[in-house]
Amino acid sequence: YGPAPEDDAPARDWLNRHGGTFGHFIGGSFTKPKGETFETSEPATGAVLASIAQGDGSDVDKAVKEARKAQKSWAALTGHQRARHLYALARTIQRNARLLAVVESLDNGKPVRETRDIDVPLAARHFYHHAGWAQLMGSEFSDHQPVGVVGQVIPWNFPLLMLAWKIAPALAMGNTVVLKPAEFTPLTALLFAELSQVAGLPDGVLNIVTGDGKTGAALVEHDGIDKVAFTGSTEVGRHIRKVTAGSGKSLTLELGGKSPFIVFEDADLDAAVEGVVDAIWFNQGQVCCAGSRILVQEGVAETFLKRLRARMDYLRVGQPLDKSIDMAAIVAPVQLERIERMVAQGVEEGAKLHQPQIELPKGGCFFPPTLLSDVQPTATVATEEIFGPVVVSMTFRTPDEAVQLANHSRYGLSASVWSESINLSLEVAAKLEAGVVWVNGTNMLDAAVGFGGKRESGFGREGGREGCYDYLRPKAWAKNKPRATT
Ligand code: TXE
Repeated sequence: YGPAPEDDAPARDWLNRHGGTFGHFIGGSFTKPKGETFETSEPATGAVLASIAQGDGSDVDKAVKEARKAQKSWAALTGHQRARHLYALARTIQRNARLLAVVESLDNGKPVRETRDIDVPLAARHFYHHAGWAQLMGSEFSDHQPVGVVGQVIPWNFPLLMLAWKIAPALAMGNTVVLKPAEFTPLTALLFAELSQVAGLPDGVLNIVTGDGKTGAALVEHDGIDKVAFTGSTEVGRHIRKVTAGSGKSLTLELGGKSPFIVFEDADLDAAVEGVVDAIWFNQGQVCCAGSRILVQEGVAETFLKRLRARMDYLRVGQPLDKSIDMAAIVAPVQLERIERMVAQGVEEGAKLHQPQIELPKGGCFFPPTLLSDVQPTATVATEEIFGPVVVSMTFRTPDEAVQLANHSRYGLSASVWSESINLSLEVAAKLEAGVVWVNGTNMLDAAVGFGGKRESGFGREGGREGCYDYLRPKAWAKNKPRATT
């Protein structure tokens, strides 16, 4: 029953065309892989997909030099000219949507339904959207200048989409880029680099250096970088902030979260249950703004959690290319172990565990949808990011208590409020310590809306007008009238 799995032959062909080995993409072409390499594999099966170059300081140096060389002429283009390049990138993503979606699903383990319907279309949308801003360079941003060469480090949870979030505004505003994808998921960045050549992007405007945290560190610390944009763990973000302090580099950080999902007693409970599905089981919960902390009002807590458990029993966990599943694989064994460890700790600390009795696929990194209820606000699972398909729940009595519990976190990325009363929703939303608040919804992301956090979730915005300003530097101009000459 159900649709046939997505065809992976075009993706395998693409890997084979590269002989299963990839160098860095520097100055418009792939380097010959030499020196140290690492393997990227399918989290759903453990099978190796490709061998990838481990970038060192000299690779980063070459990439930064190429980016510097290209930056002057890229910035000298008019905004309209740069917009044409961004439109071309967007259209090239759309033309290769299926290939990108399958490569992403294989490398990351996420369901192809999500890569096809969310990751890839949103990535294209980011380029379209920022092409619009590029055209306003001479008016909206006339008292600003590009930052210069930008070093970008991205995580593995949305490899192509995070690349688009980072690259589109940077290029639109006249910067050139050296980007390092995450070591678990380098493939769509390399495929995108290849496609950027097809789209006619000038050499050196985009450079991709692959590798692990050491490569990321070499990029972040390189003297030739004018700005660092990082998305990843709070720990690495904190470290990057320290090492760039005093360097004159601009910095934006998009880090972890433990976002509250607040259900008031007048909420449409069925809609809120569907909201939880989207908040925590989308992308196996590996989402920085995942609604991972349910706060439900006491009077409806029992009914709500009962309906949620019943809904969980219908979630399907399967292979990424199976179009009829809701959840697929966790990105890597190390992340799976972390999730298992944290859930065990939650139970030890007194939480009630619910996992549907479903059979998980064998041989890969799979974890079932999980609810930990009756959790204490101070428990580790209530305060630390799990970054997996695990939601915790607590109860509250009054709106004030809901706000207090919601804000009891070192993070401040997003929040979701569920109520049929718009007054109550907005009143509560205003008091939440979060960079983004959704009412009767969750994960409502769009290129036009600035995204970013506060507290230990980082600073800076991505998307919309505010996101563009993070890739510009203001410049004030003042002049005297020339002295009259006789
Ligand atoms: O993240 P890292 P990891 C959280 C989530 C997850 C945990 C660990 O809780 O369970 O972090 O994931 C590069 N200088 N998030 O270990 O290490 C690294 O190569 C420069 C939330 O994978 O932060 C990768 O490209 N770069 C998050 C990127 O940083 C360095 C998404 C992220 O890896 C570096 C990912 C260094 N010293 C994890 N060390 C979110 N906000 O969405 C590593 N990197």
